Amino acid sequence: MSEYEGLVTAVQQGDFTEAQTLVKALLNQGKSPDEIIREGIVVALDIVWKQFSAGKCYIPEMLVAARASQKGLDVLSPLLAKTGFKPKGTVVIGTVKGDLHDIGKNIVAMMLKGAGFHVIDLGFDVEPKKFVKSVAAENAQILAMSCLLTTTMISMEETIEALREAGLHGKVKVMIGGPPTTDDFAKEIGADFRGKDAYEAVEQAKRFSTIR
Ligand code: B12
Repeated sequence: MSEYEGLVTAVQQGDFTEAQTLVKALLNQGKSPDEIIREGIVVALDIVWKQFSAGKCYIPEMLVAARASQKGLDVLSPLLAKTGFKPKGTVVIGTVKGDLHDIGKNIVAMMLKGAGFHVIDLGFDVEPKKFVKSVAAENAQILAMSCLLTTTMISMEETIEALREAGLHGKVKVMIGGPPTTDDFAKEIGADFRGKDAYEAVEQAKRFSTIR
């Protein structure tokens, strides 16, 4: 039996108290926050989706699983964010307009904090103008956008267009991510980078922070 089975089950069942207890227990066993996310939380969400696709569960069950995963992430957040270093730079992050999926974005934000970046998280369903306003106000080095729906990918392009109009395109590095995005799409809309997971996001953010 996998050490992560209990956590996977708790998240699947939406039992957030148990999810938090098990995350703490795994940490006490010496597991790293990254591994707990990868082997526990992400695996559980994947199973819930497969059950949903097979008609074995419905949107409310997905929502409670998402909430339980968020509660588990809340335990890990301070650990990922723990850093004694001066911020490596400022990152503005959010899920694009029309899109309410924020679990992956939250993981990317936490990992960036853990890597020593100052992170301004605008949440989900973020309008292009709000991204631009925050990039300007915070003098951010990086703008990170997430999307999970093919129908909301267009908002990434609109946000880059809004950056151009504000004279900020080229001044802030733009990274995008989320399953429907591709390298070709990133190139097409004028983004500087597309990452497939939070690890790539952090590695690229570090590279960007040495460029500027
Ligand atoms: C949980 C979930 C929901 C929850 C979201 C809760 C929340 N707070 O986020 C709820 C129930 C609300 C939901 C709603 C819907 N959902 Co939904 N959902 C999912 C599900 C099961 C999991 C997504 C997730 O959190 N994955 C786990 C995280 C950790 O992964 P991730 O987001 O991909 O993030 C990682 C990487 O992509 C990357 N990354 C992410 N962002 C960024 C950003 C940068 C800069 C970088 C570098 C990297 C990066 O790093 C992350 C961590 O490693 C997926 C199916 C799946 N298995 O993916 C469907 C899925 C995304 N949903 C889908 C759909 C269709 C919907 C609905 C339209 C359903 C409906 N009919 O109402 C609505 C849309 C609501 C809206 N307007 O947004 C589809 C999208 C299809 C498409 N291609 O357009 C999916 C793919 C399911 C499917 N196969 O059809 N959903």
